[in-house]
Amino acid sequence: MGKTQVKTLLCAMAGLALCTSAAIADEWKYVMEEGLTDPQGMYALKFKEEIEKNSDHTIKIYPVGSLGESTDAMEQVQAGLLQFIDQSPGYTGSMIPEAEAFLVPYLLPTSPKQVNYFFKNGKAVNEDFHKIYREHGLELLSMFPEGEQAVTTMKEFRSPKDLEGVKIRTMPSPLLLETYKAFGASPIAMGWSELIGALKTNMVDGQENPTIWIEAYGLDNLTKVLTYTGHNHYVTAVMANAEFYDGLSDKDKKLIQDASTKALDYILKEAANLDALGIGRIVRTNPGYKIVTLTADERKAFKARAVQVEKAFVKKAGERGQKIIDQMKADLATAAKEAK
Ligand code: 6CS
Repeated sequence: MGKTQVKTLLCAMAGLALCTSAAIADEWKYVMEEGLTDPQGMYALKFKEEIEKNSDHTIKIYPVGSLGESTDAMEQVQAGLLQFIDQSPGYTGSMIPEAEAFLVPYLLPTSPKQVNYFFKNGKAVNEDFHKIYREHGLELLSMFPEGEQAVTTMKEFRSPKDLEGVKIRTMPSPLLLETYKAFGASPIAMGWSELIGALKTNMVDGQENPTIWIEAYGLDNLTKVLTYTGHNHYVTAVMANAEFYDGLSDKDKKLIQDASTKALDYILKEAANLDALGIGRIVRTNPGYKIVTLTADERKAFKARAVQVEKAFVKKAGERGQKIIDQMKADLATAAKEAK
């Protein structure tokens, strides 16, 4: 029996006087991979605001670094020590292979409007992934983009050939390693906490992340060129421990679902501006930094290599992987029609 169910039972046994909402107010713990001013923090603060405005429950947020690496935090959520987590597929992918669908290059379009429509309305995100995450003890609440992935390197590149021998750091995801191998580079997977040191000591020559994050953590100061290859958006997911969630009253489940919807709508609206905000700050604070956008022609060579990454994804995630990719493509076709 969950903590909340025990409290409700005790409350009922002790009589109505103790059964005020204040008597069963809980503090829920929420861990994430980013700071309070980053996209995950913006979502988390909105979620907290909604929960605290509409109930006596409180949310304690644990930002990046406070509880170890993202994978450590996930263990604590699955063990029921924490109730909520924001973890990106780049970290979840080694546990849930299907989540790596979000890392297949050139699957998501570059248009933020279409991407937002896909996350808000798509069946894959809102139904299929919900079931898949459930199998791992997680109630999926929201998925959202944090901006287009940009690649920062020491030297300019225009083709997979230019990336030969270039050591690119990726999040600890098997499919991201496949991606950068296919793109011609020599990828090295590591957690966030190691990246800055690895760039400073030339253990790696580059990395990928959304522009807002590159600027916020000074990754532009550790590299020479930022390149938009158009190959993906940085995607993240917010979830709750499923056992905790199932033990809640219908009222509290609705509270969480409503807060998630509000936080998602808020972050999707903000997300459309994040790239412009990030690049604007880089241009102002680091005027010598080179910004490259690969042309449609230059992208062709990377797109051609993305085909083998999608195949590698399906090989690993099997029939279900194929089904989820097909559904994502169908959802994206609808998004292209509906979100012009
Ligand atoms: O590169 C990473 O590992 C980090 N990137 C972002 C945008 N968020 C958190 C994650 O740890």
